[in-house]
Amino acid sequence: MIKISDINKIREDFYLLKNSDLTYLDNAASSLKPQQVIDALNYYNEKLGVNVHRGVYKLSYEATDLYEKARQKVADFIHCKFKEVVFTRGASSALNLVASSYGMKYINEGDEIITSELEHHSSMLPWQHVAKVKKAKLIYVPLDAEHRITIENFKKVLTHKTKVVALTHASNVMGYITPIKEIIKLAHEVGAVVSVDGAQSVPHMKVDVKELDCDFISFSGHKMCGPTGIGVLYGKYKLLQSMDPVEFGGDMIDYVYLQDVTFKDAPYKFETGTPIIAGAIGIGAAIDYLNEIGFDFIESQESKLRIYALTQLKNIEGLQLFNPNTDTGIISFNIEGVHPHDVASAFDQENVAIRAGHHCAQPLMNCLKQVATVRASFYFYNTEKDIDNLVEAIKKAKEFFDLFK
Ligand code: 7TS
Repeated sequence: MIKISDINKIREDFYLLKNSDLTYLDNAASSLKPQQVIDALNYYNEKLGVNVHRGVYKLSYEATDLYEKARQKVADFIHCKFKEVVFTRGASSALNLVASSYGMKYINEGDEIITSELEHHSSMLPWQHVAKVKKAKLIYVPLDAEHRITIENFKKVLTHKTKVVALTHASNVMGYITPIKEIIKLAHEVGAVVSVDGAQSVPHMKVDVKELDCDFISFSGHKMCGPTGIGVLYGKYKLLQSMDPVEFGGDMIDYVYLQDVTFKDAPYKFETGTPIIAGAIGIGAAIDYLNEIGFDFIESQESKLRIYALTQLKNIEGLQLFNPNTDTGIISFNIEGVHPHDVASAFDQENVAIRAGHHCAQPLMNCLKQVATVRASFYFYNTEKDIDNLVEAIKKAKEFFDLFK
């Protein structure tokens, strides 16, 4: 198990942390990738490079073995069965797959779908589309004064017409953790299924899908030390089996007739064409890496940084902090009178990388009465020095923009 004192050793695994003075605080957008993941990708691309499931030669057997072993690693990581892991292009594709397959098949006119204004567009828009096409109702959980999803408010919108609940597990703007386990229990009592957006939770905390009892959860490789272009949809096997594929073609069929077709069982019926072989091997290597670091370390490091950062940011005059009670390493703020994009450019001069914008959460920006925010987001390889650099960059930006007021 890695100790907090090993942080410098961890930073050696990341090229940019080892070789530059970058302060990287845009981890909610994408994490950096450790050498171990790059080595795994290189191994596949250089030493194998071939297709899976179809070649009758040693290289193809090895590629198939690595691809399917990666699926088992994901299954062990979130505590589900091998056949419940569908590889997708990312969290967005996974969230869309639930809506376009489960939603289009099982949602009918007058049904209710519950979501929230805290959602990333990729969690909300697929259901907005289903609701429009199927003449169903899209219902929003009222957020509380802090803009959180609460059980009390969820109960206000849950009815016997609710068929699907699509909610984020951790907000990419406010850093709040949704009380999702209790929500899932309540949703199941009325027979609704729950699609959880795990893009910001799975990389940062131990997520056990069996313990949560969620029906679906979606996440991306690139936010958890893996490569871009790979994500995961976990679905309960019975549900996956009951759903139709949305893409058709190679590798997903049992037998093709001229007017009909039979499909493979899940997960393969959802993985049309040459699968994302390098990506899957990469997410497998990322999981090995995260397991080695351990969630005890990840959670304690992020919590330490959160407390350290909030203590300082709360004391900066003219800084609007939108989530002083964030549960994770995501902090959203603005400098009064300065556009967030100008703040981001000023930070860039100091080599501090953060994100400014609406964070693909425009409804939430309306709730916050902002067009955009500045967002700093941490991962386990960040240090107090990174926070000091952020605070210094804020102070410098304020001084600079004050000249123009
Ligand atoms: N859901 C949440 C909560 C997210 O934060 C993101 C990406 C997605 C879904 C979509 O993931 P993707 O990998 O398919 O793009 N969020 C962000 C962000 O906050 N800044 O850049 C991407």
